[in-house]
Parts: sequence; C-alpha cells; structure tokens
Amino acid sequence: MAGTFRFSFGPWNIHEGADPFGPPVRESIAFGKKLEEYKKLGFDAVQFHDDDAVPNMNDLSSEEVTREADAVRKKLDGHGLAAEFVAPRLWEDPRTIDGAYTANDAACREYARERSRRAIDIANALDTRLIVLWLAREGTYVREAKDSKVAADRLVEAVNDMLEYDKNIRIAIEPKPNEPMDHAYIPTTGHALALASRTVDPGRVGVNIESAHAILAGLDPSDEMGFALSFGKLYTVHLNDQNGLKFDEDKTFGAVDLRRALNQVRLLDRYNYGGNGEWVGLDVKAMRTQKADVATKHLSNSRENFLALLEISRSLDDKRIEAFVAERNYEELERYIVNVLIGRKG
Ligand code: XLS
Ligand code: MG
Repeated sequence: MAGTFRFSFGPWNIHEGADPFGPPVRESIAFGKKLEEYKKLGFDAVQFHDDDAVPNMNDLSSEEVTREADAVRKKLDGHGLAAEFVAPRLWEDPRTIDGAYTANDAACREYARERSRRAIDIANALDTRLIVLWLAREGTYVREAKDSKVAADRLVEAVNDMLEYDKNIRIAIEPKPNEPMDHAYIPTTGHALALASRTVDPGRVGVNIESAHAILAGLDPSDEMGFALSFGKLYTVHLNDQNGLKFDEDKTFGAVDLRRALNQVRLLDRYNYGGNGEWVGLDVKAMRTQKADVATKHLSNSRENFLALLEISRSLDDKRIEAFVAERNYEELERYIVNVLIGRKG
C-alpha cells in the first residue's frame, strides 16, 4: 500500500539566521505572519514547541496557558491548519542549564516535569495528542558530571509522569547523539525504544526520527526508520539532510545525498506511512546567507524534493530489483539505482 503524504513544519524553521558565531541577519517574522506562509508553501500542519504557542507560559497559571493555547487553536482553524505535535522546550530556561529530567538539582527536575505537563495541556488545547521529546540537554559535557544509570532511570520516570498525567497522549522521542551536549543519553532509535519498553505504557511511546540526527550518529536514516516501523513506533519524522559529521545542519531534504533521501521516501511509501494520520515533518533551516525574501525556499524545496523522489521511487522497476536481489547481483542493482537518479537509460 502506498503512503499518503501531508506535510508539516515548525515555526522555528523560519528563522532570523543567528548562529553561535553571529547575530541575526534577517528580521523576525511574527508567528501570525508565519502561519500565512504554510499553505502557500504546500504545508497543512504546524509543529509546536510549547512556547511557540504560548510564549510567556512560565509566567502564567495553567488556566491562562490553556486559554492562550485555545486562542492559537482558533488562529490555526482560520488558516485551515492542524497542529501536529507539541514539544516542551526544555533547553532555554536557567533551570535547564544542567539538563531537564536528568538535571542534578531536584528543583530543576521538578520544573522540567511541571513544564512538560503544561506542554500536554497546550497539546490538548491545540487538538493534538502527540508530544515530541527532543532531549536536548539530557547528557553531559563531562562524563563524571552525571550518573548515566541514574539518568536513564530519571528519563523513564519523567516519561511515566507524562503518560500518567494524560492517558490519551502519545510521546515521540527524538533521538540525537550530540549538540548541544558532548554526548546525549538517547542518541539513537534503539535507545529511545528501549526506554519506551520500560515505561508504564510502552504502547504510547515511539519515536520521531530526524534524518540529520541519524546521520550524526553515523547511521542511515532509512534503516533507523525501518527499525522503528518494524516495532510500530514511527510516530513522525523530521526529514532534512546533513553533510557528514559536523554541527546539526538541518539542510534541505535531499540536498546532500539524493540516494539516501530516495531510500527514506521509498521506505515511507512502501509501508503506507501517513495511513494512520502520520505527517511528513520537515525540520530544515534556511542558510544564514539566504536573503529574507527567499528565506522559506528551504521548506518548499524540501517538499518538492520529497515529491520528486516519490515519483522516482514509484517508477522503479520492482521486478528488476527483485531479480538483481535473487541473483545477488548487487553491483547491477546499485548501477540501476544510480542510473535512475542521474536519468541515464539502461
Ligand atoms: C533539534 C531538534 C528540534 C526538535 C524539536 O535538533 O531537531 O528542532 O525537532 O524540538
Ligand atoms: Mg528535529
């Protein structure tokens, strides 16, 4: 069965261009203005950090947070947009300097849990049941700074806390091996699913696989996705691209390695991704060099690349591929795929 593909991205993907070495190079665009861009770019859903929806949430009561999120829901409705997920932003507050759920300070850990509960309230108000957990600072710069066994236990407890707070939410853990940390505690899909299996309700914990994060771990994104699919755990994806082992580049999907991108599209299509309402999420960043008036092209280009690769994937001659596989003629199989990608007949 073929996949059905609808696309989403987060407002942070329209960005001012600041990096650790220099200030913004583009004007900020207000959230309301960003919403106007979604449909024009070919997207139907918005991914949220909790404070994308309710910016001053730390200063508000839980009732006020819900009220503000309700107002955002109305704005989405006005644009015909859905909310795909909400992710608690657990890496900017002073209380998350040393991590969130794995911080050494108990008061900081409690802040992280409370903030996560508010993120769930926001998700409910926005009418999504999906929570994404990018465990940004759950790791160390200095190995002796935390106890990795205790850290894993604390991560399980924090996920349990969320599952118990709301019996309807599902949690997609987004693994990433490094950045901002030297080493993160949940670097791969395997780690995330192992963690899921220890929670009070493993059936509600899966993954968000980001192409660049898998590449940063030295892994192939489509293999990571296949692993998650086999366990029924691919709740969502963050497609993008990455030029080797360096900072997290979040490049346009397919911009570095077309074949690697093709294999992600092919796998998603083959296993009917989207059939249970999953979205194709892009997590891509405009280059700092990009002028403001074209600083959303990375989004439309990523989507167009996905759709073009989908067409290529569907044009592949499966019988021919099967024959190569049956003969163990992988050299010819490789040649066939390369030929298709470069448009050479044969
Ligand atoms: C950062 C992550 C982040 C998450 C959402 O590397 O990709 O953008 O996807 O919290
Ligand atoms: Mg991401």
